[in-house]
Amino acid sequence: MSLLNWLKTTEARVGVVGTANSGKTVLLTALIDHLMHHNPDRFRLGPRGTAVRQFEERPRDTGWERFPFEAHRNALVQSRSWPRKTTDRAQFVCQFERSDWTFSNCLLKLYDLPGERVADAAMLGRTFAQWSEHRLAQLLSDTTYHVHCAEYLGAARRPDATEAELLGAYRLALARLLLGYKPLISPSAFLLDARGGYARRGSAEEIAAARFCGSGPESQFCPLPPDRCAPGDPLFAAFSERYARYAVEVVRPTIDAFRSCSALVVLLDVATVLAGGAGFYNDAQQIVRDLFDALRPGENPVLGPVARGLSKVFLPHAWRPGWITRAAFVAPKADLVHPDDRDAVLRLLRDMVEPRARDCTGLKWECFNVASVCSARERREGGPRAMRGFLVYGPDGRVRPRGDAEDHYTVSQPPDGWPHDDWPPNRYRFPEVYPRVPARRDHPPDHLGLDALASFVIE
Ligand SMILES: Nc1nc2c(ncn2[C@@H]2O[C@H](COP(=O)(O)OP(=O)(O)OP(=O)(O)O)[C@@H](O)[C@H]2O)c(=O)[nH]1
Ligand SMILES: [Mg+2]
Repeated sequence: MSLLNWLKTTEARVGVVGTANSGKTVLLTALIDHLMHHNPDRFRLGPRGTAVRQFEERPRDTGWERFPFEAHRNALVQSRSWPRKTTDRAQFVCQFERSDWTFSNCLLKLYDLPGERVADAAMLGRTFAQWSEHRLAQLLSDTTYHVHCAEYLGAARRPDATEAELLGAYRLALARLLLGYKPLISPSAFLLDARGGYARRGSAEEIAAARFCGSGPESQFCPLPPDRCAPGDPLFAAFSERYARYAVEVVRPTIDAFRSCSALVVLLDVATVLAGGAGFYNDAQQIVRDLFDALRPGENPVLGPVARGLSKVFLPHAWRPGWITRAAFVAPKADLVHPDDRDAVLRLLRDMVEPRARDCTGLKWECFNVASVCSARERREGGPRAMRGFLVYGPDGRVRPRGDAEDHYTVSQPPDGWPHDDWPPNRYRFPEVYPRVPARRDHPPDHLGLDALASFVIE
């Protein structure tokens, strides 16, 4: 890069976070596609008419795997299926000119991670004893957790419980949480290990026997009650050491890297939270709380916005201070919700995140409804909340191959506000569909609101 080019480059680092299956990888794939094949009429970046020119991929930072854009895009276009789930953190770096930026180019760094890892965010900045306390408080605060974790909580209460008993009971609890669709499964290596191995289907006992709560069989740990977190206790010493190693090897490289982003995109799948019931709502809120505690977004109180602006112009990229100044909260898969109800979903999202976002001094934040790949559509002639799309699940609840003709179906109407009382799983239904993507390689898929999100985070 020439000196002139280097001086006139503005860097935006955008990290996308959210639980597994929330739509991070699809969002990044669609975003890259729209920037690469930019059409201002279909993707409005910044002021009307802004064009993206000279798009090129740039080398990624050391230590990062490349975000496999082509593989994800090919999955969508060729096999008309969604991309595979992410098993490792990945980065995509690109540079382009924006016609509305007279004096600088944009160097955009995008970050993806496996959603399971967000459950480990609470480990950052906490000692083993603090994490144990935090985790036990979570397990005790919710009745569904009580039910799934009864044996483990019983073992934790017994002062003479052995390491094998505690670990066995905790693995069983994690397996039950997995089967109960609870997203707070930590250490997340139980679900997805460092080599990309994933917990397979089976009974809770089978899953518990096949997986480890830690990086491997000899590195397992589980939360200990306060009276067993005593210095000198051999089990406490062993778990503390394994926990510290896990935090350094697994959590820091994945979650901590997001701290240096300039903007964070937080996906909160409101439709899935509604479908999952009140327990799911509590978990989603806890995840945002843990993530924000770990990443501490907001303006740097010492340096502030002026210093940040100056550093962007005068410092080499590697020296520029990184901290999160923008957070975009996104309700993904907006196409699954009927168009009449998308404002209601946005209100639900805002209600969920506003208290936490408001606490972050200096943080600019906004809420967005986004469909990265618009795949379900309204069916005007079909009555209230009639939709069409290629449904993934048949009436028996099993995955079925993509059909040749679109299915006709209806979706639920979301409530005006989050219900105060418990609501059961499956009261609200927003069925999954196969992707609808144009076959032309240079024609990115239709989207909803992805450009407004991009305009907010690429500043
Ligand atoms: N209808 C619709 N479905 C979507 C959209 N984006 C994602 N999905 C659905 O959500 C699923 C998960 O999307 P991913 O992008 O792989 O989710 P992720 O957050 O990367 O998940 P992990 O890699 O497991 O962390 C897909 O398989 C689709 O079923 C969208 O824009 N519209
Ligand atoms: Mg992914």
